[in-house]
Amino acid sequence: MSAISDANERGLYVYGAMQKVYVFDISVPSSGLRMLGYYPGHEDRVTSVALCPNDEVSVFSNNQLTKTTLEASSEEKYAFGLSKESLAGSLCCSAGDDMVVKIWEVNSFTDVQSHKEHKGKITTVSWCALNTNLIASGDERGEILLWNRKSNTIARWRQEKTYIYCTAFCPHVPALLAVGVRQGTVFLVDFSSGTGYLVHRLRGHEDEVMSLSWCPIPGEAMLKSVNEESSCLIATGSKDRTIRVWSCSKGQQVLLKKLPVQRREQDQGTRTKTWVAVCWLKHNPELLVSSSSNGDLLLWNLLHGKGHSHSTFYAGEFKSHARPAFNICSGGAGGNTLCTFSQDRTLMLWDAISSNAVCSLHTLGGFVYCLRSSPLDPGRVAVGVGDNVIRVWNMSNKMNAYDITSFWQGIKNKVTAVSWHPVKEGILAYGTDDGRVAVLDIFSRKMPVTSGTLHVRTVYVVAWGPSSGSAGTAESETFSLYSVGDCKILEHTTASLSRTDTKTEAINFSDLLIKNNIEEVTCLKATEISWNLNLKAFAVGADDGVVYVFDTSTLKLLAVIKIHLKLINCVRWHPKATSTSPNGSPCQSWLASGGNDQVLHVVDLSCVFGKCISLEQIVMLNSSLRHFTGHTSRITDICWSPHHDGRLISVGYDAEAYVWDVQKGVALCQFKGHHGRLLTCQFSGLDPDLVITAGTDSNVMVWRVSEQPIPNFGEQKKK
Ligand code: M7G
Repeated sequence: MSAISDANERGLYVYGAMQKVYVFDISVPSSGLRMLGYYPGHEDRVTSVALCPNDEVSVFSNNQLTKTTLEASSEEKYAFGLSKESLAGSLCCSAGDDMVVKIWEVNSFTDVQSHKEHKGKITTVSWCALNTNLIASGDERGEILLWNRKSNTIARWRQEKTYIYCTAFCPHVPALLAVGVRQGTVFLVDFSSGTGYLVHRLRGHEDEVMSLSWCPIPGEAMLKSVNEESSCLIATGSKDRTIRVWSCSKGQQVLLKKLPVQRREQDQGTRTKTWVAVCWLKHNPELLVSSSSNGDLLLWNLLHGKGHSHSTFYAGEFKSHARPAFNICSGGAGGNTLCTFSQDRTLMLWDAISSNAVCSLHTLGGFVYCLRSSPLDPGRVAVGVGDNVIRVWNMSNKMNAYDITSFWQGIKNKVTAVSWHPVKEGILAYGTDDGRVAVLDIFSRKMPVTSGTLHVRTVYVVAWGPSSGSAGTAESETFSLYSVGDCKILEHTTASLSRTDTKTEAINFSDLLIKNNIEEVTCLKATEISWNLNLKAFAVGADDGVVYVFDTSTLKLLAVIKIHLKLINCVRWHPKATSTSPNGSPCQSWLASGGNDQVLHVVDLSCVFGKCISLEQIVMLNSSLRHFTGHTSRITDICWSPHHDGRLISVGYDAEAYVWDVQKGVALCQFKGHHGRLLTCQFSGLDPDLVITAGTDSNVMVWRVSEQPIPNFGEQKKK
């Protein structure tokens, strides 16, 4: 959508995502995009947003900024850019498939005004800078509605019944609106009399007009020898891969630029269809920025005639967009920060004067099902997402807080489980919602290797564990890949994961466990598997709430934990050692579990491993060392801290995350920042105070335990 994002000179940046509009502070570009929150007021997909253009500019000067930073108390959340107070009165307009045009306050996310006069889905909105009472919106049926907010009246205009792609108010001529449509025409419509009057029909583009940008200075002298003072120039970008500049006085094209054919397209002998966004630069009207088919941002000098008249913005450390930028908007002080939003789902900020990237932010197009830090490089976190892409976030990079690499090749479904290989660096296993299990090498450009055996439905768990040594596993193999789905555990061996040998089936490991313990385990509907850290034992969770502990080398049952009442979603072993107890943690034989019964249990298995009983005897546990009843819906993931003994985080469908001190039996904090079910959590491997959580709101959030409130459950339950 051509109007899916917008920025203003105050330093606000907004974009629509599903039914919400996210608001960011970009007033200090070097500190990145800082999320201020989101507006949840639409009932269907948001397609277009516009910030009030003449929002009183109150960006801090450098001196003031330093002063505020120094004085900032820990409670002052807005210390590094826009203050919450300074945002009072800032307005944003948004519209979408629910056919409602809404105006709301950015500071409080409260509704101010709205209208519901469209008869088709809204595709674009524009706010008039010369008269902020005027808002234009266009829809799929070709209708433009001009809303006068003061008189609360609507004027309608339609030329053709065609999809409207983009609109833009002229910053120099009152109530002059440019309208770009599917067939390639641009209409100039004068609304100054209150109703729409067609001034010019700009013909030339052969395909959809996707973007419009008015020249920041009035007049046409820059490109035309005869200056029409009362007129101005407009640039348009189209799917026909051309950028055109038009004189509004004559309604004629004065300049044509063709997008270069990228090398990749040349190699493939194809011309990919592209999206051409344009943005005229405020600090130098000779310059225009456009997107390109390979994701680069191109800088065009309009005064250079034919030939080589463009250069490329420099992304450096931040990696350029991998796909074309859909939107380019200018904002921040002087309009000198460019914000681009690309098909690759990344947002980037650029300095318009130096043509360098300033920061980038990845956005996610689906639920976040799983997050796991690499055991060999704890700063590297794999994120499995419902948009069929795995992100690997290198959180150790001090130069770029969002150093993220996306892996999408060969992944055709939602990524529901990930697991790093315990000893081979960069080897990541994943499972998908269509039952597929595969292994990816993040340091090679090779396609993932997929197992020949599938689950019928979602893969909930993938885990590397010692090979069972049964038929099919080679002698030399130490680790196999295990996956859990459809209540069974599969063991994938090197042979079943081979590209060439697709006939070798994975081993049904849950059946193997039943066979080895025929007397004790009659039925095993497995939902989870997890090895302890010296790999001597593993726990299997089941759909009836039972947790079984087996010996790795003999596959014999060691213990049965019958405490939970419903399906087990997660079982986690306490680390052998933590940063506080490097020579061995006092909690090392603890096992935590959570599931659909909402209660978090921690059991002490030292009686199993401490050889206080004969190994022949199976330990039966019917009560836990500690249980916590904070969650009000199913628990989906838990994680022990690698830094502190007995510190645990849990997340659940109630959208809450809790950090627990299991030794003391108390909650240390509660995090309420997410909106929607939580599915996964991790302690940062780098900073003991940092926690990462994610779920169905498609946000990965990193937060500090020390900055969250302690929950008030009344009396903490201790056993
Ligand atoms: P679902 O299958 O998408 O939906 O599971 P439903 O159970 O509500 O029908 C939702 C979430 O519950 C998953 O993301 C998991 O966190 C958890 N979950 C559900 N099942 C059936 C399992 C399971 O068999 N094993 C594990 N480990 N988690 C599960």
